[in-house]
Amino acid sequence: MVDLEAAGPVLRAQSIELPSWAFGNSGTRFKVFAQAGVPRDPFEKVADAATVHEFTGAAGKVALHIPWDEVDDYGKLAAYAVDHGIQLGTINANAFQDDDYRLGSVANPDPRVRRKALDHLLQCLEVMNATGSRDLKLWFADGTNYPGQDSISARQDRLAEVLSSVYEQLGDDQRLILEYKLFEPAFYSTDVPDWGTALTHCLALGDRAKVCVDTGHHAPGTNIEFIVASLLRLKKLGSFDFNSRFYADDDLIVGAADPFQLFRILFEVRCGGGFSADSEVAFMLDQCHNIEPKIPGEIRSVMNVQEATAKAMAVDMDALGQAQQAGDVLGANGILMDAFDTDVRPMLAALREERGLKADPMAAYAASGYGERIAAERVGGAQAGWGA
Ligand code: PSV
Ligand code: MN
Ligand code: MN
Repeated sequence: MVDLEAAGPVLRAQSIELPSWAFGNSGTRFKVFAQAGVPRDPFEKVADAATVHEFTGAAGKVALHIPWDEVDDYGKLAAYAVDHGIQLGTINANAFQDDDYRLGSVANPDPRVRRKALDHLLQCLEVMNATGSRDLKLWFADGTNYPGQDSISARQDRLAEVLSSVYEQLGDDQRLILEYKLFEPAFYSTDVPDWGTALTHCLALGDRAKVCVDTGHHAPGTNIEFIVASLLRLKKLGSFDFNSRFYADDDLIVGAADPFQLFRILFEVRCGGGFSADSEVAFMLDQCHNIEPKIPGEIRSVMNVQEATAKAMAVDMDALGQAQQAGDVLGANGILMDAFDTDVRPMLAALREERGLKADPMAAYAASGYGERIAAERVGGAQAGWGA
């Protein structure tokens, strides 16, 4: 038995934050494939994000990456977003694209470089004050390539010191979100490689420091839903960077490689209260569309998260609880699988129509002519930053 009743309120309230960099040209270390019509500045990225929201009704925020999205007047960019029906969201710091960061940023052995990185993070806080953003998301490319290159523990001390200098400057309603990643670009040791390290730093910092789970940042076989359940239990899950991976940090469309994993993750979000009205978990995408068109790629991503959410909400919790309590292993597993195997698309289409949207956002976008219009109007689009 599946229960679709519970899904409606959660899906109506669901908001998935889009990354501004998903709309720019991107690629791999080998090649960036330029696409026609990509944004030439942050304003055009905001316009594209707003277009995804226009067709899905579920993508009301766009995250910025600084300095990729540097503008003279952030208040103006925030007002532009509001004029287009969305808001600016998370501010992502970037202390990884500067010659000074060869040996790391916040954990660099040179105090001058650490100061430079800290200044950048404090500048991001100023951006947040201008945009009204709640979250500062930090991912560091820090680590070492060779055993003996630097002291692992001294690097942790340096990292902790910079994080606490940033944390002290947060406004009352602002949060520091620390993102971990198994490896890359450092290959021997990474300074924030896993949720244990991120959690340890966040616990030391305080209540407004939380962990970001980027679904592409784990070793193959990692039980990501276990991490999600554990962080929610400790009230330390700050946000998701959703994407999907076949091998490593592929940044492909969320739910494309393993929709079952996405369902399992979102089921744990449900169990841990992450969909409740007072939950502060931010559901973000962190993706690049290297070979597929970007706006439809984001629309499809939002729909994939909606579908997995609907399935997670379709689990009959009473029946599941009874089966678990009775030790009915196959029964409990069957209840979960019934929900996963449910076709939730008709229900999502009905919910869209209920709010005046077209039932099929992909088809509606294709028919809108927006893609052709930006291809004709925008000449010389900018690179997302990745693959630069
Ligand atoms: C690092 O791989 C990462 O996931 C971080 O979130 C960065 O800010 C982002 O990618 C940039 O795409
Ligand atoms: Mn990420
Ligand atoms: Mn990543």
